[in-house]
Parts: sequence; structure tokens; C-alpha cells
Amino acid sequence: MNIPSSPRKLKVLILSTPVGALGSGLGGGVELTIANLARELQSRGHTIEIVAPAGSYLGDLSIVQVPGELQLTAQTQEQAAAIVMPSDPVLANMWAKARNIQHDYDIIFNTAFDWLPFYLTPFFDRPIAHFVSMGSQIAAIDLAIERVAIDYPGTIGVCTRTQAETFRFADLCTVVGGSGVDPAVYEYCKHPEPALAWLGRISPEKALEDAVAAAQRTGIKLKIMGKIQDAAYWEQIQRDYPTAPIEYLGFLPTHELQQALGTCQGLLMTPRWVEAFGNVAIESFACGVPVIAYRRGGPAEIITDGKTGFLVEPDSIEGLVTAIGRLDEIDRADCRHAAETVFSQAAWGNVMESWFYRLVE
Ligand code: HBI
Repeated sequence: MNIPSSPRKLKVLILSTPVGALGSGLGGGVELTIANLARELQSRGHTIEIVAPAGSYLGDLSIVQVPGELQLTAQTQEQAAAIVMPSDPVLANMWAKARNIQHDYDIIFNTAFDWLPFYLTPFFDRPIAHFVSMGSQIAAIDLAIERVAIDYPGTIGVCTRTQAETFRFADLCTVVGGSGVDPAVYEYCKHPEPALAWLGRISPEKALEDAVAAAQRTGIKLKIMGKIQDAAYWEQIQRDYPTAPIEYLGFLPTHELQQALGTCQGLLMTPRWVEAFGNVAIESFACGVPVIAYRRGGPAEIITDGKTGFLVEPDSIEGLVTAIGRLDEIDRADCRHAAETVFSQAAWGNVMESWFYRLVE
């Protein structure tokens, strides 16, 4: 009887987002995507190397540090924006490095939402799996992604169907999710304290002000965690809501994050844009914390309304307030269960591993 040979182990070269060093919080959910993917694939016997901007740190994971100037964030630019590269672009330096070492790997995993990696795709000898981390932001980038989606079928990965629909080439996208959580890293908290949480990059597209307004209306303390990406925006919120019961805890590493998050009655997600996925939602589930989110983008595909949280009318503070009043209808064990099954790192690892095997064959 011939034993089916276990599929060979892969050598994967992961290229980081160029908007910040990994661990800085500037890369948002992509930092969790990279760290969790690397750890999950390593646990399956694959070899991982990460190429990222100098100053990156992801615990035990080895990282090739590349110098150069960070890329301008795409979501702060207009749809008609021209492609802008700084004089010594870390993005170009990372991809020059990748070109030099590509033959040591079976596949490249790109997480940059930028024109260059898509333009360079035909110049590489190795398949490139592109993780598209946002919905449409800049037409010139959309065109570069579409070119690859057509010429290299199956290589454009997106987090959710809703995110894919923001591109006219949606049907050429492969839905692979945004990340998966390792339940062992999060402590399930059965009995919450009277407090709400908001997690994420503090930046206008995340509409933190709506969560603060809901905290003001309900009088329930809102714990805010995440990188202050736009300081002026954060100052404005504090000026607009001087008496809101809010507490800023900073940008916390996962261990401290889950301790502060776990004791909350619920997480508020208030995306003004089409959030591609919403890694913070599955982190919240892992702690047993239900999620209230605008019915917009990724969270609308992650939350089961009435079971793991509530979906409310987009931009409606009233909707948030009503949902907050219903949080005790949610069984927190259902949230934890979702993180242990559908949104687990193992389930996501299966999706990503089979995607990579398809592209390598
Ligand atoms: N902008 N230009 C650019 N490139 C990225 O890779 C990028 C970005 N903005 C945000 C971002 N990546 C990540 O924060 C994603 O999690 C959204």
C-alpha cells in the first residue's frame, strides 16, 4: 500500500506592510495577520522568513530588517492619487531584497497594499500570494491589482466578500479571511465588569468618536486601546467629548490587551470605511466578549447578529446605544466558541496553507 506522501513543507517569504515597523501598531491588523500566519505555518513544519521595515519586532519570529522611508498610508489618499514613493523607499528596498533571495523560497506572501509589489509580480520567478488588506482606496493601485488578478489567477487574496465587492474584479478574488486567533493566548472571561472596549488604530476611518458618543450617552466607561495614528484627530475627539467616560490604555501587546478587553461587557466597532475584516472582533470573541458593529464591511460577515454580538445601522449612535442595552442577551460562551472553531488560527491556517499549495503547484 503506498502511503500518500504528506505534502512537502514549504519555504514561505512573507513581505510586510511598508507603513510601519512590525510591532509599532501602524500596520494595524496586518501585524496580527503576519504574526499568526508565521506561527501557524511554523507549527505545521513550514519554513518562514519575514522581510519588514527596520525596527520590526514580533517576539520569537525572525525578521530581515530593511532600512528606508515608510510608505504613505493608502487610506489617507484620494482615489485619483498618483503613486507616490519617498526618496529612499523601504517598500522598494524590501522588494529588492526579496528579488535577491527569492530562489531560497517556494512562495512569496505579500501584505503591502501598494502599487509596487503588484507591478513587480511578472518580474519574479516565484509565485506571489497577494494579501489585499483593505477595500478600494486608490484607482492606480486597483488597476495594478486587477492586472495581477487577470494574469495570475487565484493569487489575489481578500479577507471578505464585502471587501472584494469594493473592486470591479471581485470575482477574481479568493476570500481567505483576515487572520485566525490562537484561543490559548486569550483568557475567557465569563463575568464582565461594567465597561465597554474599542480597539484599533486611532484614525478617522475608524470613527472612534461614535464609540465615545455612545459612552457619553450610556454613561458606561469606554476603554480605548490602539496606536494613536492621527494625533490631531484624537485631540479633537477629546475636545468634542470632554466629559465622556473614556480611558485610553495605549497600544498594548496581545497579553495585556486581552486582559483589559476580557473583562468588558462588549466591544464597539464603528468603522466609517469598509473594514476589510476586523481582527479585533475575533480577538474579542476569544475573550468571550460580544461585538457590536456597524453593519458595514468585514464585521458584518464575522458577527452573527444576536448570537456573538449585534449589527447596527451604519453611523447610528442610537443603534449602538440600543445594542449596548441588549448585551446581556448574548451568551459569552458562544463568542468564545466562535474563536475556538470558525475563527481559530488552525482553521485559518488550513485556508492559507491550501491557498499556498494551490499557487505552488
Ligand atoms: N497603506 N500604502 C499602504 N500600504 C499598506 O500596506 C497599508 C496602508 N494602510 C493601512 C495598512 N496597510 C494596514 O494598516 C492594514 O491593516 C489596513
